[in-house]
Amino acid sequence: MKFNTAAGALIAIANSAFTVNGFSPIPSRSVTFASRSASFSSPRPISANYPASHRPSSSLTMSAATTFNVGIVGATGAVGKEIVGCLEKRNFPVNTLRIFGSSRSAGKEVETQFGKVTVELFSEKDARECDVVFLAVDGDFSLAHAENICAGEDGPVVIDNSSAFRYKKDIPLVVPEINAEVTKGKKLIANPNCTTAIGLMAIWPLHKLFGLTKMIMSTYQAASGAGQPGMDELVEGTRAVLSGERAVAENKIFAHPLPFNVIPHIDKFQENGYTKEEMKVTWETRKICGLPEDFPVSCTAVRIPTSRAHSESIVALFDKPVDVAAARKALEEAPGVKLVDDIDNLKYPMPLTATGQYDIEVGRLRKSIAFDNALEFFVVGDQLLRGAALNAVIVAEAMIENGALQAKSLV
Ligand code: 2RA
Repeated sequence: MKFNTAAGALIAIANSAFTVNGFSPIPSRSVTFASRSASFSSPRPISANYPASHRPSSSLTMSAATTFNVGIVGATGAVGKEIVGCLEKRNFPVNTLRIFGSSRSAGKEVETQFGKVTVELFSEKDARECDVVFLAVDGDFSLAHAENICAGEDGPVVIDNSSAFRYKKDIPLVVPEINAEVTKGKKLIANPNCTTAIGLMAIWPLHKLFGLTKMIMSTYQAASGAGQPGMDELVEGTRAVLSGERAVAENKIFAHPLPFNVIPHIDKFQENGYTKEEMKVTWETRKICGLPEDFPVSCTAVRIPTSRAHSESIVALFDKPVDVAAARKALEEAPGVKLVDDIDNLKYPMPLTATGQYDIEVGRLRKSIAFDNALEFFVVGDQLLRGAALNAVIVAEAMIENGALQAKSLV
């Protein structure tokens, strides 16, 4: 979410009242929903190795009575809306849900399973009253506010969806099924880029089995990577071409018209000829998987005219000889992964089947004929869920489980 200049001025005024210890009671416009805590009793830990088909909606072991004051900044954007949906569907133990926004959205009402929530004008002081704050805003906003929100012993946990903190040494970058333990004792957590999070869900179980030595990825990324405006540009442009209104669609969000096209360019070009989106896969894979700083990962990122699930073709080279049957078993058992690999029945991962699903799909698994000790496969994951909102909510669940996220009322 980008605040415009007028909103920025209002935020500055609101923030002038910010003090580190300035907690005040939750205002009456917040919705209290303590009774939901009773439904929250799933006994499975996040690290449990359970089959996808039998996964509980939430994996927490905490006391059924513990509920949390949750804040979302940017809840009216594509990722923010999905965060609300994930909190609802996973029965996250919400005591109060507060939604913060710019002056454009402040005062609007959002219907949620936790009741009707009135969007509040963002201030750091108000956000600090929460136990956990999800930031679904742009990197500049996160850079300006995230550390102030979570500062001090009494600051909430902040889970940031932007790239602002992903590459800072002391800030955990987390895919919870891989490295949830690094959140222990931390207040500010970075959520990875969607492309990395989706790919690593499949890579990690194979890495544990065979020891990854190199990865080459080519992506087919949906319009949703550019948020709601990206999805709108795809739909509107397609409509304009199909109706005969235009020969070629207009483009404002993407570098070129997306309908009936593919664009091998996502984010800014870097000096080495890769784009930032491609380098994110390299940097983030190394950090999340605990691999050396020069670990070889190469990506080509391409935008395609699909709506919201990202697809990735991955060539993974390993230390040990690969065994396809063992790889299939590891993928089948991996939490958050669904093996969709039945070529006789034309079943393989696709955006149409992965959209709206919590699990990423993996298929077309085969031993590489081009490289020794290598597997090639295709991965598809919902960019807004595993690639953003769902990952963030599972991070929060993992932090409840390891004690990094606590309800202030109980501390
Ligand atoms: C994209 N990965 O698809 C980016 C969004 N974070 O544009």
